[in-house]
Amino acid sequence: MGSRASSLLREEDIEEIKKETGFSHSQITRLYSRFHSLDKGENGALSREDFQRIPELAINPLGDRIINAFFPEGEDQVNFRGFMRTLAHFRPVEDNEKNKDPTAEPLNSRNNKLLFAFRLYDLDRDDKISRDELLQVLEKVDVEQKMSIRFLH
Ligand SMILES: [Ca+2]
Repeated sequence: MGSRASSLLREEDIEEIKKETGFSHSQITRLYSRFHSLDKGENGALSREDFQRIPELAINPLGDRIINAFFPEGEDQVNFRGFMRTLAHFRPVEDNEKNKDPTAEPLNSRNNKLLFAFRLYDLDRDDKISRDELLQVLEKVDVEQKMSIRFLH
C-alpha cells in the first residue's frame, strides 16, 4: 500500500521537496503514504477534519493550534507540499548540514522555529501575543513537549 501511494509522487517533486524542507527521500515517501492515508476525501489535500482524526493531535492541548499552522490564512485544505513545509519546522536543528541551500534559511532554523512557535500563541494573527493569548497557553503547556508530534516517527 505504501509503495502504491509513493508511486504517485513524481521523482522531481521529491527532489524539490527535499531541497525546500531538508527531509530525506525516504522520509518524504513515508510521509507521503501517511498523508495519503489521512486524505479520506482522496482529493490530494487534507482538511482540518483529516488532521483531527490523528489521535496524537486530538489529545494534544495545542492540537488545534498545530492543525491551524498547516493552513494558510483563509484556506481549509492543505496539499502535500504545504503539509511538508509545515512539518519541516519540527525537524531537529542539527539536521541542517545536509541539503544545505545557502540562498534560503532552512525552515527548521532556530529563527523559523521561534516564528512558528510564536504563531501558535498568536491566535488572532495580529503579530502580537497578548496577555490573554499567553495565559491561555501557559495554563496548558510546556510547548516544547507538546510540539513533538509522535506520529512522524
Ligand atoms: Ca495576537
